[in-house]
Amino acid sequence: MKQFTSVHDVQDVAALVNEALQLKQTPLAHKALGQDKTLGLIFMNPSLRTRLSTQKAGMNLGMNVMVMNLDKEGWALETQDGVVMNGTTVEHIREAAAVMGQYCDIIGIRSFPKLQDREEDYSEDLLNKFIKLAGVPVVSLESATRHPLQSLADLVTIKEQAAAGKRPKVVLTWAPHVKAIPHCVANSFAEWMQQADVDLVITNPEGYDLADKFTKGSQVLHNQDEALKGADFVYVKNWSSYEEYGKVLTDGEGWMMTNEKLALTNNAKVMHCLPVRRGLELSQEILDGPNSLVIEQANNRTYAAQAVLKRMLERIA
Ligand code: SN0
Repeated sequence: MKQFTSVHDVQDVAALVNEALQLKQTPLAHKALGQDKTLGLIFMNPSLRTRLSTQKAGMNLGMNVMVMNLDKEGWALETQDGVVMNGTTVEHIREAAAVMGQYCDIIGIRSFPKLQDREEDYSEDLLNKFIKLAGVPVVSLESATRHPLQSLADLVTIKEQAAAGKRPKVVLTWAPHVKAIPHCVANSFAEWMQQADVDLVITNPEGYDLADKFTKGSQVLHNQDEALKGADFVYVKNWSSYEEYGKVLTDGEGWMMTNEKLALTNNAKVMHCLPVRRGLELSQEILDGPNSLVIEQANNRTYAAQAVLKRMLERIA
C-alpha cells in the first residue's frame, strides 16, 4: 500500500479487516518488520485516539515513532503556491513535507477542513500536496473530507460484534452539536460501509444530506425513528451542513440517541468515534450501558492502524 487516504486505496477490504482482527490476537508477532524504520505523525489539529493508537501500532510493529503537533510546535505553514511569503506564514509545505520525508519512512498527517470554502476543502489540497512532496508512503490521520483509519476500525468492530450469518442493518444517525463539525467521519463511514457486507441507512435532518459522492447507493431518510427500526448497529455522529457549507442549521432537538430510541432497534450496539458530547450527542445512559461499543471501538483503532502500517512496511521492506 503506497498511501492510505480512503477505502479506494485498499484492494481487498475484507482481507484488511481480517488482518486487523488477526493482529489483535497477536499484536507483537511482526515486531521485526518495522525495526529501524521511522514513523512520523504530524498533527495540525488535536487528537487523542488517533495519536496514541497509531503510535502504539507503530511500536507494536517495532517502529521508532516521532510525533509533532505542527500547529503548535512548528512554523506557520504556507500551502499556496506562488505567493510572496511576506506575511505570517514562515515555511512552505514544499520544503516542510520534503524535509519530513527525509527523516521518516512512513508519515501520517492530520489536517481538518476549514469549513469555509467547500471547493477548497473537498479538493483535499493539503493532503494531496503533502503526498506529492513527502516522497514516502502517507497515511491520512483525518483529512478535510475523510477519516479512513477510523472507518477501518469501525468496520473491524462491526465484523467482530455482528451476529453470525446475518447481514447487519447499520444506521448512521446525525446527532445534535453546538458547533460546526467536519463531515469526515460520516463521509468515510458511508464509503466503507458500502464496501462491506452490511445494509447501510443514513438518517439526518433536512439540510444535512452529505455529499452524493459519499452516500450514493445508500438510503437517506429524514425520519430518524423510521431509519432506526430493526437496526443492529447505530453509529452516532454530528456533522455540519454540506448544502449550506459548514453551517449549523438546527439545535437538533429530539435527535439525541436515547434508550427510548434504542427500543426501536434490534437491541442495537451503539457506536461513536469519540470525543463525544455526553447528554448532547448521546445520552449518558447509553454510553454507560451495555449497548455501547465506544471503548472497544477505540481499542480497535490500534489494530486498524497496525494493519495499514504493516501493508506499507511490507512494500518498503
Ligand atoms: C472531529 C470530527 O471530525 O468530528 C474529530 C473526530 C475524530 N471531532 C470534533 O471536532 C469534535 C469537537 C467538539 O468540540 O466536540
